[in-house]
Amino acid sequence: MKLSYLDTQQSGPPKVQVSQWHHLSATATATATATAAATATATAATAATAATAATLHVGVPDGWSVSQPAAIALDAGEARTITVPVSTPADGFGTGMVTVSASGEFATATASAAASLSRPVVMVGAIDGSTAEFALSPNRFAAYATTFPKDVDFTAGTDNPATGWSYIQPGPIDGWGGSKQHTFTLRFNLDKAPTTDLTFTAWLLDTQGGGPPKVSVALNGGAGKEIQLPSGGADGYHWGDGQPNVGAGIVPSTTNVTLPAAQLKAGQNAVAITTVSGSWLVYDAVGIRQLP
Ligand SMILES: [Ca+2]
Repeated sequence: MKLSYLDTQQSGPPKVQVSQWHHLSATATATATATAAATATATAATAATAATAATLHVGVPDGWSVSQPAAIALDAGEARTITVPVSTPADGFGTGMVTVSASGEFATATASAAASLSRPVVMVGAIDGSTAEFALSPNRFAAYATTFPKDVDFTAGTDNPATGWSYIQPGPIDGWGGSKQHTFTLRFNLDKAPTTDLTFTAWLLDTQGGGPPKVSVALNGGAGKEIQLPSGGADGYHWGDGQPNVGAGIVPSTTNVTLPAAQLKAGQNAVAITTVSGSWLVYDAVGIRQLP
């Protein structure tokens, strides 16, 4: 394109903008889960008759993070799809909008897509980096054995986390817990048997550093799935009491266990979490979710 002119005003020449020279379009699809790495898919297409460069930008809701893709070169008429990793917050539920824009030399095109996050079925506590909503918080672990002599048996929607769910679950090497395995039972009701799998999730504030527990998670009395939890910072047992760290602070982690639809039923269901070896874990929140 060529713009011809005879003259311009001397002190204030006009600025002209030429648009829609290269026709870029963008389409976006996005899926996301609250705990797994998610991706956004961005597609840039051009109707230009010559090669052009395009910059893709992925916009995400507050609290999400995204690594923006590098600029891409498009041949005439080419469409290119780029997959972009997106991280969603651990407590992300519902739907978030992901916006993809493709910018060329003379045009920008934008498209948005809804990203579904998990649906909570049951939540006990809040994912807030605090144990304050749970019994014995923030540091009364030594009272566990007398407060919960039969361990935690909690019915969601009925029992109160402040008295019924201990912030800390001892492992068998913890003398203050009686040097034995401990089982926390989470009972929850379903209006009807689900047609899709659900997921048990433990948002852990921390675990013991040198000997984190291995846990077994069992649904409705079935065989347990064993999971070795990661080493924590080891300060979770007193986190929030205002005292200095004695370990390496906290190392939050999230553990998911699939609850097969075929083993779930209408009415009451129960997930049992047993520390089969190692030391303690500390809860930030625990729940049952339906993932997208
Ligand atoms: Ca919490």
